[in-house]
Amino acid sequence: MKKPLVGIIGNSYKIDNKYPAQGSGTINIEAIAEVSGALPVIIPSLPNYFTIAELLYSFDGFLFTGGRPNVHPSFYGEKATDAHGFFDIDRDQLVLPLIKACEKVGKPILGLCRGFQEFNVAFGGTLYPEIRELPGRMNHRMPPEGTLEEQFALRHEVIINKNSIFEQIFGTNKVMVNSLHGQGIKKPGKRVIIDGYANDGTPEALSIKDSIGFCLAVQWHPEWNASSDKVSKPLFQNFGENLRLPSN
Ligand SMILES: [Mn+2]
Repeated sequence: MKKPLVGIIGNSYKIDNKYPAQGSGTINIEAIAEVSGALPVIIPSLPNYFTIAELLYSFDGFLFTGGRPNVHPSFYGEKATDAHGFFDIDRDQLVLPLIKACEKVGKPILGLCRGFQEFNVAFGGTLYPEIRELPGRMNHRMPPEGTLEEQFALRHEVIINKNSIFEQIFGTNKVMVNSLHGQGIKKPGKRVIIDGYANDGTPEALSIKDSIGFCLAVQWHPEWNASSDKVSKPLFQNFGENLRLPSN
């Protein structure tokens, strides 16, 4: 049987700190292949080599992965500051219209971490460059030292709204998640519904109001331990079920 084809949004990086390359963390690929049951293909964040229409025609769904560079604040009407760090305008220019186009036709899309922030900006929302500097917020960044297991360890609760799609998927209103982000949603975009919050009020899960297809994003990294974590697994499984819907 033909497997659904999922485009995994890649990131630009440099091999040996000099040779330009495109890639994605292996755990994204494993989650799509093993838990969603789809064929993973990395899409380069190079918007000049294909159109949004070509991507929509070719793929059954998309995964908007995490990434170090932050969305350029000009895409939400603010000026860049030192706190914003560095950028990847090519990725911004690819993903923002792609998210909108997928949502419009009901093509299944899942956003993770930077992907979550991209969903909000695509729908007209804004971001804080550094949430740990806000009063009453905890530090959501990853520990600077330690093994991957320590950096991706479960760090804080997310309280899920009653009757939200996330409650249906997780089967509970309270989940434990990892946390490796410096930015966070300031103002939710038009139609962006915040379905889950950390205890300090930081938005952690979102859906799009009246969306006709699977269109969900989370601020954490469910791709870590996706085949065993009791929150990650149902999320990627549900994404896979939506990829296989006859209507997709
Ligand atoms: Mn967090």
